[in-house]
Amino acid sequence: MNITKPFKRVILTEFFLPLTLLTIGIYHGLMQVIYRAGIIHQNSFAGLNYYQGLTLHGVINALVLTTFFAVAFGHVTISHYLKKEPPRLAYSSSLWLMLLGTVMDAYAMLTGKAQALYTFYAPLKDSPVFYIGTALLIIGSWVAFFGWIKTYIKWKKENPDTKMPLAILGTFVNFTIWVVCTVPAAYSTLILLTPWAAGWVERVNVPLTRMLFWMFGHALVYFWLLPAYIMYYTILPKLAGGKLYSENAGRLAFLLFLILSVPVGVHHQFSEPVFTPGTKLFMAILTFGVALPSFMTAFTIAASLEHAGRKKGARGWLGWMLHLPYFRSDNFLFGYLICGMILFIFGGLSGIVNASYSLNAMVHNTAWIPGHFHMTVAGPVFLSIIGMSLLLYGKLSGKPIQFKLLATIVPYMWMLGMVFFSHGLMAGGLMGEPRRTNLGMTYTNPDSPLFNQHWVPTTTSTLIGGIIMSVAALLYFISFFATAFGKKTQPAVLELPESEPLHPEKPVAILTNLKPWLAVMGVLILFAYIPALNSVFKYSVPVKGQYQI
Ligand code: HAS
Ligand code: CU
Repeated sequence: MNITKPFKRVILTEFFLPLTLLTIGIYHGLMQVIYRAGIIHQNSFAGLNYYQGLTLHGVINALVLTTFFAVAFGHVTISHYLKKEPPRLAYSSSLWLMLLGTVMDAYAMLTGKAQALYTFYAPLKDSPVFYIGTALLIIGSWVAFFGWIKTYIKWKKENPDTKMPLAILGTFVNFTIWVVCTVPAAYSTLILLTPWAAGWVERVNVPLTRMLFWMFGHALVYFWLLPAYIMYYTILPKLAGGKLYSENAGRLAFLLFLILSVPVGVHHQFSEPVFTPGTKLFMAILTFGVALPSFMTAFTIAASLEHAGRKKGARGWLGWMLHLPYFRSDNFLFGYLICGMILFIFGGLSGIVNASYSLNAMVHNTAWIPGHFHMTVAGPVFLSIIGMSLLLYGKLSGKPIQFKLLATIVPYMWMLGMVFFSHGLMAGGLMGEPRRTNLGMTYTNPDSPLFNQHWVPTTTSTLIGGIIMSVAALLYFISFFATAFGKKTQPAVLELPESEPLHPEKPVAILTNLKPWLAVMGVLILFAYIPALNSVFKYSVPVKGQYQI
């Protein structure tokens, strides 16, 4: 489809800007593994301290990049499937709000006024500039969604008998979860944290800000994941040369995410004393529930890939795995999606360990946790974001993709690095290695009370993995920026590869009506959070808190 210039410019900016910032985010990831392995102790060349670096790493990679991408990919998905552009006022003001928020966040982090990490709850205190900036970034993304709703209503009037396409359902589910879960985050940042950080009130209720953060923070991980799932269902089978095994399974998976993503946040707070065992048990059970749509996705996509492999002559149980288009530079996106999925098998399973209440006591706040989440957010999420950004940047700008061979190697190299990286973190975590701690001091000083010789091999494995991943990222940047600064030689087009269903079937009625699912979502949130809030107010009092040093 042809698109107007302003819309094209907005989408291209939404890819280009966060990927440019990502160079800073990735650099601070590399510095993390170097600090942890004790190669150097303090201060990267820009003079930023450990926590400033880690805050930049988390906020740029996990909040800015992911939000911009979800919006840009949403614009593309909506216009591709509905053959309409969203309203200009919505997509332009959304970009401006997100830009302003990002500039405010970057200013606060680079000047050291925000170094309380990407989990911005009390008692660590950031500058109000950071809290307001983050709220603007979020509100900007809402505005884009409101524009899509308008576009959809118009489309529905013109196509009353056509069901909502699967990719649109995925996008709408994702942004509905996002709007619901960001309300507690906005309340926490604007009503509780900003007045406290500005000095207008002296005290803040720490468990309340933590609970509100995790109401947002867990749903946030699915806001990162669902664009990747949209690609797995609606694009990957096509890239593999096959068809989607079951569209209804995809619809059900998205709807299960809708009802279960928010009421599980307390699984990040199993060690928080204020909650009752009943609240913790309820949210632990719902957490096992929210793993189900991912298990369904694993089986549905594996069946789709098997179908593709068999079409190409694969035999036996697992022969299909050898008949997939792994290293084709004209189909490089396949590598990004499949490597993400392979990593997610381990990321998902480690998540189930975390969710198991008694095992959580073993791994909470250890290096195991970043081991888990790099195989999720830096696995399927990150790889699908960068792969899709490159593909779409090329198509939308009309510029041919440069260094395609490098771009094809990137996901495999990233996955190899992740094997060393996450293994090091998880094994270290099981031996008590803490997360979010500058271990650098320990290794060059074995007399230090922090020194633990068992962590030397694990932090070294993490270092090796981190270096391999950084080289992969460098190769990606070469390809992306060479493309972005290249010459336009083809007409600009907005299009997505589309998988056909293997068994063309009518969507089951209950899977096409969002209303009952929204009602169940509301009920589960109330069941989970009314008792949780009750405990917070019963067992905690506001305290003064502190600036991060
Ligand atoms: Fe998690 C902590 C539980 C999924 C991210 N998680 C985190 C944190 C982050 C994060 C960032 O219950 C740390 C937050 C912080 O800073 O403190 N997580 C889970 C569970 C799941 C889960 C049960 N997490 C994610 C996803 C994330 C993410 C997705 C980002 C995108 N997580 C937890 C818990 C904690 C936690 C506790 C708190 C820990 C603590 O104590 O602090 C589930 O949703 C996972 C289900 C996934 C699966 C895998 C399905 C596999 C698929 C691939 C199939 C592959 C194929 C390819 C078909 C069941 C779909 C085959 C082809 C071949 C060729 C082989
Ligand atoms: Cu979670």
